[in-house]
Amino acid sequence: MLVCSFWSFFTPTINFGFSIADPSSNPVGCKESGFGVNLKSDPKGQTFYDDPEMSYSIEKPVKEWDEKRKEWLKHHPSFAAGASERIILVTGSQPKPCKNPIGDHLLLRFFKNKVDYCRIHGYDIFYNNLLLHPKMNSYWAKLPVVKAAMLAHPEAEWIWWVDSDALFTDMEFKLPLQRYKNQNLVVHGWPKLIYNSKSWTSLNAGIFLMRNCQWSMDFINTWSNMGPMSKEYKKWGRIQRSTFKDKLFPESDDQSALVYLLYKEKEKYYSHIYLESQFYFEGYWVEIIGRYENTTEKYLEIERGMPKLRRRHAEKVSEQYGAFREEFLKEAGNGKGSWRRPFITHFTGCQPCSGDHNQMYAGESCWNGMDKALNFADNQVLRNYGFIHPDLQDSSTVTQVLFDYPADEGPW
Ligand SMILES: [Mn+2]
Repeated sequence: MLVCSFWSFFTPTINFGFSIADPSSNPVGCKESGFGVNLKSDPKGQTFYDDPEMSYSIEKPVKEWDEKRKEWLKHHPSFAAGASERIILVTGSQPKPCKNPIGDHLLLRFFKNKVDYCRIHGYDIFYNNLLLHPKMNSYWAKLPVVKAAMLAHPEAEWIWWVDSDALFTDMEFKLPLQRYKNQNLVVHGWPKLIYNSKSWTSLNAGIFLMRNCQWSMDFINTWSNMGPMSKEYKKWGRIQRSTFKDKLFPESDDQSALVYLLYKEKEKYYSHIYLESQFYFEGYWVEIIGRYENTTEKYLEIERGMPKLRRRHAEKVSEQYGAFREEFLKEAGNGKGSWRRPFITHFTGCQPCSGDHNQMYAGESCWNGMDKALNFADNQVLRNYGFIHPDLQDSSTVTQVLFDYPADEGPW
């Protein structure tokens, strides 16, 4: 509305010196606002939203979701196009201020990083800081949120949960969705660790991609029934501990619950869950943070030899430059041991908000590591705004990016 009214207000006097479009042909698309999708129309035809029995609560299962979602898309054809690739990133943190004095600042920067990533790739994002089920707290809090997000976003094929203590450290990399076409849930994990080592850390449940479908609705039910909302919560804690010898705390947790389902009901679940291990779907910060400098140097080296990667461009067309870069990254491999930018760095055990970090690490290494990772990621964003942090350990200083693109080497 605001854009539209400004446009009509300014149109008579605007003069770009060249013609971008005939204003009467509605150049900003006021009738169908929202970049190709229609944000202004909700046809009268009934959908699942009109069913008084439909509940967003995790306690009430949703049935026939695939049909219901399809029906909604039929009523909203502008969203149907591209629906199969549409992602909404969901994240969040606790309802109260952080106990750690720098916790809220860290959470803000972690969130900024996710907003940056989503803006660059055209994804929507939802931040939740409430317990949607009073008993489903800490690591269980995400399940009620993911369920509600599935219902709130029938236009999205995937819900991507990313923990508040994880950040994108390769702003260009995109999920290889094609690879997951036959699966409904994707997590970073290793079958050998589940079925041979029986370890509760054989996968990481802090970041997952879940298809918006009935299978996922059912899976969330089964999964959350091992959590604190269940009468059998205590029992599940005991079962998890006796199954996974490396689990040292007594309460049932979401990650052990997921490993348990894969371990115990392999036939039922294994074929639907993709255990991604070919890149850092999420990566343990301890094995990553020492590599950022070397990675930065490698990328600079490539750019020095390839001016088209240094060409200034609008942030909106960043994906094109990510695609250009891809051919120079092939030899790097991806994931552990690679000099490629790690996709997601996860500060497992650091507890940025509470400050109660795992005693295995000095708090300093957590806070310094986060600062470095956040600056490393921010440099990839800031650059399109003309600036860069010269020092990864100093988030408050920026310098300008110099223009050094040779005019005789382009365009392509
Ligand atoms: Mn985490």
